[in-house]
Amino acid sequence: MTSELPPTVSDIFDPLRWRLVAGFEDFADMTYHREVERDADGTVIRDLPTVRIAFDRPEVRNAFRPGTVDELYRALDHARMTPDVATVLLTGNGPSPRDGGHSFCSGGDQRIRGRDGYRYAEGETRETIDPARAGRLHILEVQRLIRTMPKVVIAVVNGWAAGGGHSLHVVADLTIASAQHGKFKQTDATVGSFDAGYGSALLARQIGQKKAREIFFLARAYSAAEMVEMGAVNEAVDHAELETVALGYAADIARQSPQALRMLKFAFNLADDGLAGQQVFAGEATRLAYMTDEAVEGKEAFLDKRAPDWSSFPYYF
Ligand code: S0N
Repeated sequence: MTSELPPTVSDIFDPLRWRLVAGFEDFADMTYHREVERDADGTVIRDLPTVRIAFDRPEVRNAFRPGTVDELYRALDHARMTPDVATVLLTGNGPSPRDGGHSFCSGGDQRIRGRDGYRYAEGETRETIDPARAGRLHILEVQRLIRTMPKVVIAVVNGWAAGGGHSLHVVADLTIASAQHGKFKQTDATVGSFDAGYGSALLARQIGQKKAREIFFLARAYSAAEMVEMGAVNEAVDHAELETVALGYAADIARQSPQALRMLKFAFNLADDGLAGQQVFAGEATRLAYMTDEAVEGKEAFLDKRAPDWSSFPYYF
């Protein structure tokens, strides 16, 4: 086990509590850490059930470009498939080395948005860009992954949550924000963009139609305390304590039954997500049903080429 500490990535990041996740150290726009317990010498004793996934472009208020979204998706999907991870903290690194500004995420990088709907990396042109990748609004795939992954995702809002960054906090299961630096602003309409899915409609389910429309139509900035008041944020905490409080939430989550957490998350989503929500919930129910003697009888009867014998399974409990 290593005693090497990961580089400090933000003003409130405690390197003693984290290690870099192997295989993801080469990220350009994101960082991905696993919570660990260390002994007095700093050697990692064991992994703990929380990961920290963070935007790492503080000089542009953690705006995302296509590569950022690719990395975010990869990290989230890895967390989804890691059996002993219960909670994902989604946050932003910083503050900005340029002006000290704090940011969670300011949404899509506006400098690379082409009129043709493509997103251009520096030096790319219409002729050189790969059209199979350039026009994808794949932040929406990230939103769906956050929504459907069987883990609790907490938005840890350390600074600006704007535009598509605001939508990410909306789709997260819980939001904790810095009382001093957590600021919320839905700028989509200001830049001719609109998250007409979870970012707006789910927000309206969370805080009511009038407030959600106000947030989108007026594009005003709100403090963490105002968002708590609206029911859009769980708690506003002292900036220095933000990640400690988030890890406290994660520790409480880790004390609950994994199966119960999954079923509850999918149940909370079900009505709002329509048939897609029903599918996710039902998939988990089917997995549980496969563990019953009754389902085993169905499978074994098929393999034995005989009629299933349901006589010992009641139609009513
Ligand atoms: C966040 C804001 C309010 C912070 O203001 P502040 O503190 O005054 O900082 P600034 O001086 O404005 O910013 C500091 C530097 O960072 C750059 N910058 C900030 N945000 C971005 C950004 N999003 N893209 C590129 N650069 C950014 C500034 O330019 C500045 O750099 P310099 O000093 O060099 O000028 C404020 O910054 C702000 O309002 N930012 C823009 C927020 C915004 O409008 N975001 C885009 C909104 N739209 C989306 O996010 C699209 C949503 C989305 O992704 C989506 C959704 C549904 C369907 C598809 C999509 C999709 O497009 O993929």
